[in-house]
Amino acid sequence: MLILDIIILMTKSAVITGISGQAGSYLAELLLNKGYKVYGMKRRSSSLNTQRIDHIFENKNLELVYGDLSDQSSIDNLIINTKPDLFFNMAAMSHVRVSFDIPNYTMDVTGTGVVRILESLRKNSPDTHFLQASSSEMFGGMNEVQDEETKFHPRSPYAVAKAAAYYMVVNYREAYNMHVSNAICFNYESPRRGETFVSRKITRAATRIKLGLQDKLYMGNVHAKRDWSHAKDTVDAMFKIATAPTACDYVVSSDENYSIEQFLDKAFSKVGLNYKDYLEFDEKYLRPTEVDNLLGNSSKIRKALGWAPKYTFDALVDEMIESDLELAGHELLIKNNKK
Ligand code: F7E
Repeated sequence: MLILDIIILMTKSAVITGISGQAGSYLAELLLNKGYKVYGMKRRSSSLNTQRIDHIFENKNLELVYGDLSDQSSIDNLIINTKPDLFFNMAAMSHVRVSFDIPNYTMDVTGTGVVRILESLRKNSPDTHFLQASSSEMFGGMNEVQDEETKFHPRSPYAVAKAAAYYMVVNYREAYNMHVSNAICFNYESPRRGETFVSRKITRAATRIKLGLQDKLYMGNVHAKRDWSHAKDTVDAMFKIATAPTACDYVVSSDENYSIEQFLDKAFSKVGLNYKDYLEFDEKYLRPTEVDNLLGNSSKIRKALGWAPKYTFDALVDEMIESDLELAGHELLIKNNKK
């Protein structure tokens, strides 16, 4: 056998669905750095949607494959062709507010999509370790602090779909003894966060207002509290869970929470502004049922797998503001050049 063949045989492989999303892109970097061959499943779109992975596009260990969680055959083909060591499901219709407008689609992709993966793994690659990106939205914010024992009370079609997927993972673990786990992730943010999520909407607005590109910021309920982490810390936890000797479900959180108003205050102060001078209420951003308070207790994963977040809340907001200031600077340059 040639040395090259041996190296190929020894190279571990991983599939990431939703690789072009915020967390998928950080996870791809992490796995490539660890020497994995990474297969990323991405949806076909007429507009470019790979900006978050452009910088690793040339890596010979990265392969992008078209597929969709609503399409069983694309999932089957990917699993049959790759038989991966690890499979991370990072794909979903992930916007809570939008899930009220498209509940059937949300249930199909975010919920049933996971059943499609699990069934395919069971039939075609039962030894693959599977990690489901579950969500703190499943708790519904009913308790002061949430951990693995907290009862779910999903308050959106998105959360209901995530809860269905969560229980499906537990069932496949118990029924078929597969290595399948849930990472119950509280909000994770970064400069790569989509601009319609509240953290990025705020850091984009603060920096654009600072440079005179925007006048006001229209928002919904700013009193809700969230437990925010950096997406890099969250994907680090996901890798630890997927590669642990035993499959299990873990809460992944910073164990601190702040209201949206506190996020606004922190972000705007970093650019020397007072958010109260720019904030306007718009009811279109309200949800029919809101999740008022999310605060995780991640002591289980800290103790069992030695995970701990590296970023503080302050460092997270700092990084987002710095990156968005640069982006707003480019925007300003283009605007001035057009004059
Ligand atoms: O809202 C309030 C909104 O959309 C956070 C997803 O990644 O994390 C995320 O879900 C809070 C809510 O994230 C606006 O009402 C006020 O209370 O950034 P968000 P989310 O709903 O917490 C969980 C863990 C996931 O799993 C999800 O996939 O902010 N809020 N005004 C607003 N939110 C938005 N988006 N826009 C506003 O103008």
